[in-house]
Amino acid sequence: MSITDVTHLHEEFDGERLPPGQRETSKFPVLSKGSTPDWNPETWEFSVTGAVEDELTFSWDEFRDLPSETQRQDFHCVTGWSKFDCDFTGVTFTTLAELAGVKDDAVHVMFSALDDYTTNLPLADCMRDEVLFAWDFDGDTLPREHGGPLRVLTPHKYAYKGAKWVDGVEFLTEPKRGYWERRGYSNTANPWNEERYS
Ligand SMILES: Nc1nc2c(c(=O)[nH]1)N[C@H]1C(S)=C(S)[C@@H](COP(=O)(O)O)O[C@H]1N2
Ligand SMILES: [Mo]
Repeated sequence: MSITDVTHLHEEFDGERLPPGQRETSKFPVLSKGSTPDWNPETWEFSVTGAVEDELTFSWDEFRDLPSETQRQDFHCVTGWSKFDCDFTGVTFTTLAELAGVKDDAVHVMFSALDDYTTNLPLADCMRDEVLFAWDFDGDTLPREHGGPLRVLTPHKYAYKGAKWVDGVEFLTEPKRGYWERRGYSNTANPWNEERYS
């Protein structure tokens, strides 16, 4: 199986592989605002809504049939740890965006999740090949506590920009803030500028 290595993306941000103020860990700590939500593969539904030509819904089987790829990514948590060389398999944001057809007035995106978490990004920060909706981690099913069945990865941002248990993406015509962005974490979250708090 081919793996696309995107662990060099720090070069685009004029930074070292390990962003400032981070320490590398081989562990994979769990950070959730609450407990791990239940999900039912029979009733799980993923929706693409808002400023798109076609709003879409996918069952779990339908989502898994979308074209997928495996990427080697680094993971940067705002609390100070980074984990290198994580292999995630899933569907790219741009694949979904193309299927739905993003309208010209869309400028922003809100992700929603089964635990009522939300997080936001400008559209341009989502339309990047490494923004991934992933269901596998290092060759196995993504563990439930790490966001299984499906989570978002944003290796160019601190990891709170990647919603675990994601079940919806909404295209917006103006910016809006998500769960942590309303509670003091940085709206922009660039690890190489240490944009941790707002
Ligand atoms: N749905 C959801 N996604 C979430 C969170 C959460 O509480 N709920 N926590 C965020 C935070 S603050 C971080 S650092 C990462 C942690 O991912 P991990 O638990 O796999 O390390 O998930 C992010 N995505
Ligand atoms: Mo976090």
